[in-house]
Amino acid sequence: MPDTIFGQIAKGEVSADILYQDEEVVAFRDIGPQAPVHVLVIPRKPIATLNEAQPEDAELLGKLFLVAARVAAQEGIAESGYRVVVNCNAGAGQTVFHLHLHVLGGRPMQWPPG
Ligand code: DGP
Repeated sequence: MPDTIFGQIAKGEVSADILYQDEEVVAFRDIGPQAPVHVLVIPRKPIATLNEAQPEDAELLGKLFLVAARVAAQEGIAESGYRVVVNCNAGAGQTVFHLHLHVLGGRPMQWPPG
């Protein structure tokens, strides 16, 4: 899979406002925030969409959610509430084909999402 902008951020080739990183996961602020807190959590492994995730990625997928919760706490939105969103493919609004969790909070969220 060719490198996306997120792959380049994960490798440190493109700068981002990074809030958390370890050997498997990177979390950074979205460039076009849709809420007062809008953080993206990505695996360093270049999985294009959730459809491409494999059974051997199960632990990594779980870790993405744990990092999302950690970042939410760090950003002070854990108790007020936040939303975690994965857009899968173009019809759902995915524009960057490197799996990512959106962590959104700091304002009331509507349901259902658009
Ligand atoms: P999605 O539509 O689910 O594929 O979300 C992609 C998000 O990525 C979108 O909210 C904007 C954000 N984004 C795109 N390019 C960059 C970038 O270069 N840096 C950062 N920090 N965010 C980006």
